[in-house]
Amino acid sequence: MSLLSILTFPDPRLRTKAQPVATVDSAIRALVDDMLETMYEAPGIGLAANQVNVAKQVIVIDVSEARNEPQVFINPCIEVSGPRVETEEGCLSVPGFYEPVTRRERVQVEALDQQGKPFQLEAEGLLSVCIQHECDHLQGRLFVDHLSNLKRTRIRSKLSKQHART
Ligand code: GNR
Ligand code: NI
Repeated sequence: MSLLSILTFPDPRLRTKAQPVATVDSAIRALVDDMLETMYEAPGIGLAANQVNVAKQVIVIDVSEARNEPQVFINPCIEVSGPRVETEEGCLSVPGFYEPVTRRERVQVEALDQQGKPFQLEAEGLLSVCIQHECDHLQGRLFVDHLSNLKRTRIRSKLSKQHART
């Protein structure tokens, strides 16, 4: 297992669309293990492969209090439903910024697990928000894209300056 480095907005590589995984083989399982280790260490409640510069449709999530319920979604397909709800979101690729984002309350997911086995899941609450946030990443979208141009520009300029100093 190894820690992966997380790309930071406005890195253009975060805009790369992830491609479907053809076969869930040992290399993909190793990627999942590294992503879980990286997510727990960060710490975060989710991580998408494009955040660690791998353009594959792989997501890991753990929204449990005890941080011991990892969930893996490979090639996820989602359908959103229900009313719009606003949640304060953050992102490991947008460190230090938390802003309200409006999304749909429920999500139905079809995906493959770490063994390559198909499964379905219905979620609401934080898990639903996190799944929608991670599926945005796989499309090259970030939570800042849901904010006003003014807010996004301010965040971009602050993070660019920070990056220039490190
Ligand atoms: O750790 C994270 N917290 C979070 C809080 C509210 C809504 C979404 C998230 S996901 C984020 C980790 C991350 O950046 N995943 O892509
Ligand atoms: Ni994120």
